[in-house]
Amino acid sequence: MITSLHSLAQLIDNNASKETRALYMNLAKGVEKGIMFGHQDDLAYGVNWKYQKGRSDIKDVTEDYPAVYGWDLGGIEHDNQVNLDGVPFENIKSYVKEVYRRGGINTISWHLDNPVSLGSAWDTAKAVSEILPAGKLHHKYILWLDRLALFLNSLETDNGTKIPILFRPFHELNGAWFWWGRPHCTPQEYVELWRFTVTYLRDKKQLHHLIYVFNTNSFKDKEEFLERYPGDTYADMLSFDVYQFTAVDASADELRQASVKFQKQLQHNLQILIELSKEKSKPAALAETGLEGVPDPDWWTGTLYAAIKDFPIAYVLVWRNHGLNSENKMHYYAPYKGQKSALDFKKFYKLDKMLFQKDIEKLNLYQ
Ligand code: BMA
Repeated sequence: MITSLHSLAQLIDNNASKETRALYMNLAKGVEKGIMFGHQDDLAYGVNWKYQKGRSDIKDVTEDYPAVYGWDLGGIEHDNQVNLDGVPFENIKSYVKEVYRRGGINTISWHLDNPVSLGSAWDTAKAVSEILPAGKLHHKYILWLDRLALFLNSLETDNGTKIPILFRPFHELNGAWFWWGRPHCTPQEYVELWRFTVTYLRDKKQLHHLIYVFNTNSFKDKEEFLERYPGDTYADMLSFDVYQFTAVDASADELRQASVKFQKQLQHNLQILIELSKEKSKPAALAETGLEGVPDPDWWTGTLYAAIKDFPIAYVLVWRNHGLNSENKMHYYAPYKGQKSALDFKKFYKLDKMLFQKDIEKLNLYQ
């Protein structure tokens, strides 16, 4: 018997706002309609441009916007004006509003600094145990959460409706690169950090417009995915991140081999994710993916779509189009006008199963 996800899906926040509940039900239902396409920082900048109103690299290529938009709040913990990638928080606020007005979806991650060393999120000095309720720096974490909550609470329409957010904190938790990663805290510590964070934001700060997205990096098996899972009453969605790593100057042969390898890993993980999604009645997503510089001209239909098309995930999001970075490297994951994979991206855009702005605005996701 097939029970559809949406008849059983239930938010962990019993007091979630009407719009948040509607979005969640639609996410659970939507998995039958197709896969929404998302892009990090899409409205803020692209390859070769910054802060141009209405612009988006995806729109330059397809004449349509993505359905899902990722934003990052790294830096909000210090009350900074701009995030870790230099995007002003005031801009993020207005992009979030614009997206909501158009019926799109906002998801937020948080590359917060290391609270012990004050280094970046990638500074792996031991920190999780220090910010838990019994730790010496707990008060600092509370201050940081207060600042985060203030910002999240400001994400509202002109008439005060809070804008639902897919919140994905402490992401890629089984990786080694972030201070909350697997080698740097025990499973119990991670779970306690997650549960404390949810409880504080939901019950103490009374934020009722958040949908909590649990997120790992690619993984070996179900056990690894669930090793640090906080429990069904602490997460609303299940997701993972996986990237294809291939040099931009790879030969056609190397690209083919890398594509096969990537698809294998991706499908192995999607299989497990979807099993768990059904078992737990929680919608699933491929929260981050991409191939930096997209050197494979058919990557979108030939690699990505071919691998994900049979899996009922709510969305797939590719990372940011920064452009040339400080190491003189082109750092981007979506095509821009004239980019090598732009033609294939147009084909990808036209696939029935891939959903962009024009497809989802009809769905009224918040009603
Ligand atoms: C990484 C890179 C970094 C960036 C970080 C947070 O994957 O894009 O340049 O600072 O994400 O957005």
